[in-house]
Amino acid sequence: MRKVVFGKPGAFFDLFERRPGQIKTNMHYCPGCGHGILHKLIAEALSDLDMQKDTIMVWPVGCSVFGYYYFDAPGISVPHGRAPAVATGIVRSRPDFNVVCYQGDGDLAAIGLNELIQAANRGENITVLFVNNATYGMTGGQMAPTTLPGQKTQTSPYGRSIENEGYPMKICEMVSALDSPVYVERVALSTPAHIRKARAALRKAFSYTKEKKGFSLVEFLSACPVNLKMSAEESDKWIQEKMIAHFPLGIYKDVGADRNPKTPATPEYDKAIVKDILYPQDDELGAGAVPADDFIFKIKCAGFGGQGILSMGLMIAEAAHQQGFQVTWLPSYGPEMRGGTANCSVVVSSRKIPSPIVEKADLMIIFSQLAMDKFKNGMEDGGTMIYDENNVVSLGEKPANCRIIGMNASEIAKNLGDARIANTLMLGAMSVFMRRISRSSFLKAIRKSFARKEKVLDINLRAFGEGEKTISKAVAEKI
Ligand SMILES: Cc1ncc(C[n+]2csc(CCOP(=O)(O)OP(=O)(O)O)c2C)c(N)n1
Ligand code: SF4
Repeated sequence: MRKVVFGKPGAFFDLFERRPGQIKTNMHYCPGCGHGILHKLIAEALSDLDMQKDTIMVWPVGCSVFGYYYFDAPGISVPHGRAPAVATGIVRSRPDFNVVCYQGDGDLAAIGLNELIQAANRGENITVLFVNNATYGMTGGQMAPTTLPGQKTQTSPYGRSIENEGYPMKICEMVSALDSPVYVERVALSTPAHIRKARAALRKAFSYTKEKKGFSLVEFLSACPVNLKMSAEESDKWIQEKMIAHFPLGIYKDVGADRNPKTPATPEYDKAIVKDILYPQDDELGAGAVPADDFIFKIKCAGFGGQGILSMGLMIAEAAHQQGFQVTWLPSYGPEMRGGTANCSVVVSSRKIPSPIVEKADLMIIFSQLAMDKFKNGMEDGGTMIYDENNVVSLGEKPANCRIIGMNASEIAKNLGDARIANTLMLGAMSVFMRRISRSSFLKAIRKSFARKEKVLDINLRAFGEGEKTISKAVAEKI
């Protein structure tokens, strides 16, 4: 008799509060996507094996990058392909934790292949869950190392050619050929019977990790209906009929019974050394052309892809650099293919900058409702926020500690002749609050940014001036 389980496993949040926007109950995956099924299997296993509190999920780039929206378990997001490398650092410094990497085929078999093979060969005590959907899902369906011969993708419109691109890469076969790994299995998520096997494989890998037996890999053949341009049902059939023929299912290696648990070395951790690296002493700081006072100014620009958010941040950074300041620019763009968010953090300082991350902004530029909801509580006391009234419908509960100014930036930009210049307009507006950077430095930054786009330089220079004027008027009216 099988037990039927209703409801969410305990390792999922009751409500997905971390998900931006209004939807807090559904996952962001497309209908029929294998990621959702696998997430549920993981959450159940974490709960049932009592691993929820001491398992660190490592999420690299790919459609599953937002795994942390769903799991009420420790986790870390890492750069593309770097999961096994980061997992190695974690497991060596905190061997008391279980570490699980969750990787797509682009992530694991292309950009991150070396990390995977090296970690497997070292026999790190981690589980790697490998989601093979034969394509790069998040970026819109490019060819992956696991794309099937003849399979059409965005970058193989005539079908993958074996002569040109070689055969699909067989990761389980490669990893199981190494001596160190303890357990390697390939399963599928295409039928209930396969899902049951996948569930068992995942639990076996988790148990080995918990018992400190070494490196485990489970590959899941998984559907990406959107990029296969098929329905959910057709995609599962495609896995059954086509994918399994290239990627035979089964256990490739299982030597868990013969392995003793690893005894990890005790890590050394010296707080003083870490502090020295993060916060260098004054005599190590070069102040450049700027007097070495304690000036540090943090800016956040946020909206969605296509609004010029990142280039606006670059222009601020360039202007500050022109002025002789130290500067960092940290972009962050929504990785999912369906409607991406974009934001960047810029730190301007007269001293070396310990971290490019802006948790509390002195100045914030907001270009979308999603960005407003997400970042409005990240203002420094006494800071200034300027937002585009044409794209933000509601401020919601206003943060009390800062000045908030609305500006119909998109509309003014349109009236000036091009909606795309709203970012330079905002740049002009924000420049009014950055008096340590001169107007001419900003203008130089704009000229540099449009050096290869002479045609639109003029209109951008005008937009900058218009932004300055509009905000000065708005501020004067408020006072
Ligand atoms: C260093 C770097 N290179 C490229 C990208 C663009 N990128 C984002 S996701 C992705 C592919 C993800 O595909 P896969 O790992 O198969 O995961 P899926 O989305 O299919 O789940 C790429 C190339 C990036 N974000 N970072
Ligand atoms: S694009 Fe593909 S892998 Fe990404 S969520 Fe949609 S179906 Fe899943």
